[in-house]
Amino acid sequence: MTGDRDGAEATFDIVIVGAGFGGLYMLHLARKLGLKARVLEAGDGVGGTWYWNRYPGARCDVESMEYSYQFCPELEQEWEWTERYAPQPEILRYANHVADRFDLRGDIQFESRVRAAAYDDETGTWTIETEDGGVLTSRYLVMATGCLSSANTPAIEGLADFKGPVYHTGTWPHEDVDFTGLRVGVIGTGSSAIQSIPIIAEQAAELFVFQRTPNYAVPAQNHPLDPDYQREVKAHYGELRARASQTRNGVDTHPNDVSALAVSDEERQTEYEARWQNGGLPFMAAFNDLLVRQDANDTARAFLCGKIHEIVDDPAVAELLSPTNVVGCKRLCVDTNYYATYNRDNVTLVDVSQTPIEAITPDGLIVDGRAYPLDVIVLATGFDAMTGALLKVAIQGRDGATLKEKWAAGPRTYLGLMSAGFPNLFMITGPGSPSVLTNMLPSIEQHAEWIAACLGYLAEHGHERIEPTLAAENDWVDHVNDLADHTLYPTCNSWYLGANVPGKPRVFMPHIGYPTYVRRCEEVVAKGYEGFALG
Ligand code: N01
Repeated sequence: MTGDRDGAEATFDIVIVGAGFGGLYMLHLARKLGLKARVLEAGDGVGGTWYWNRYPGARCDVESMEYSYQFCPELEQEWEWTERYAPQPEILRYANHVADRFDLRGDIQFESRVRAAAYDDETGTWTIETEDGGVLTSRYLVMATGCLSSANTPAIEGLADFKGPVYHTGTWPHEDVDFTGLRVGVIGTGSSAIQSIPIIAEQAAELFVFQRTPNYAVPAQNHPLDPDYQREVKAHYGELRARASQTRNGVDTHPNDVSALAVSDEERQTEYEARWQNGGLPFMAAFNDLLVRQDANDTARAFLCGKIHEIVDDPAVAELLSPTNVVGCKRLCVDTNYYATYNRDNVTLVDVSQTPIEAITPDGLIVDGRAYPLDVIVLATGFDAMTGALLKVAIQGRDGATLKEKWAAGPRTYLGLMSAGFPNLFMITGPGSPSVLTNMLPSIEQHAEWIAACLGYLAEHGHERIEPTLAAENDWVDHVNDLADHTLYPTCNSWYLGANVPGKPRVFMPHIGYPTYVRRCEEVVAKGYEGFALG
């Protein structure tokens, strides 16, 4: 007996999990196909990542003119961004605008976290259970659960006993958090920490940053968007989108197709300096071999560490902030005043690389026998990335096989879209697709459009089921691994590799090379869904 939580009829053609950018667009496309659709969303609003990550300073590291949908020219033209890099509240307003503009809310069930989903091979349907007792059935199930949506809380002894508030950047409260006059401890120095630390430092009486591994950051050089510039981009939007679609990460980075070692020291310095002054992620496109040759990467490292030493007054602190790993091996951070924040008298950097945080007490934190009294703890400790949100749902496919067991040694997908043994289950930006290495919006659109076209094809050709063949999936997994092995990506303990979560298998999860990936997806379709079994 099925029923949603209100007891209403709950049989759908398609159930979509998540009302972030992926889920919203998938719903829009499903409706266009005439499918009866329902989106299940854990939060009480749309926006996904941008709904949850409300920490101070949260903003996108892809420019706002690019971090937006491109499926609807009118939407593209009518929305006005205010800054070069949009702050979280503005991106959330944009997601809400999209939901309203396309009248999507009527098919979204909020505050409904999906607990389990099981496939019945006889009926060819999925049964989906929510935590509040709802049961829905559908032919197709799309997981639009996001890549960075399962917060990673470190297992530090005593965390639960801390008497003050503990905030995770990825599940930040909706109310304003005021740090004025407080002693604050931030654990972690990834993108979320690097964005929030300068703002927390301005409010807090004292800020202690507990750093295990330093990260590279390039200034955002953020500024209000000049209306003339915005008009100019909109007048030629297609050209910008087309340029971006041909880069390795789907961002208009102006890649310089030259080896870092093929130019003089002076030319190299000039290129790095120009990219530093311009700001943001395009720094990584300064030369074409930064992520494939250690000696090339060393030149970028020397430049960035030089900048850290220029900005930070205390040479010992600058040294502690200087990473030794490959630049870009972990996602490059994009900051505003991050390094300069360590020149403030109320900010202390605490190195926990050699002696991890020992314990948290009701009054603070202990490192190497020393107590740090704190009023508030901020966990900027990241996510169980790419697979976390998928595996939190108990997904059971054909013959009772579970996704968790199947992926015990690392995720296995074909094209990052589907996994063998789980018919009619699609993932938007799943592991094995370029996803987190790209501008997420175009990657999301490409996946949602691929899935919608596939559902149209199945209907047109009288098929009811699709799943990858094991052979195609195995080849794809090998291909994704081979690509990574030809780069420097596997050389550090990044979340791309699952290395940030204790016990998670060390497997490089995203596919490297956005344009080739898109072409491969198109080729698969042109060859009648090559590598898929249709039934
Ligand atoms: O998470 P992270 P994040 N003790 O995993 C440390 C996107 N994003 O939320 O490196 C001490 O990068 C951990 O240390 P280590 C973006 O793709 C985008 O910051 O594992 N420290 C690390 O320093 C980004 O890459 C934007 O040694 C501990 C930190 O916590 C991704 O999200 C903004 C620890 C976690 O860093 C994730 O970023 C924000 C422990 N027990 C995020 N456990 C923009 O668009 C963990 N750490 C700008």
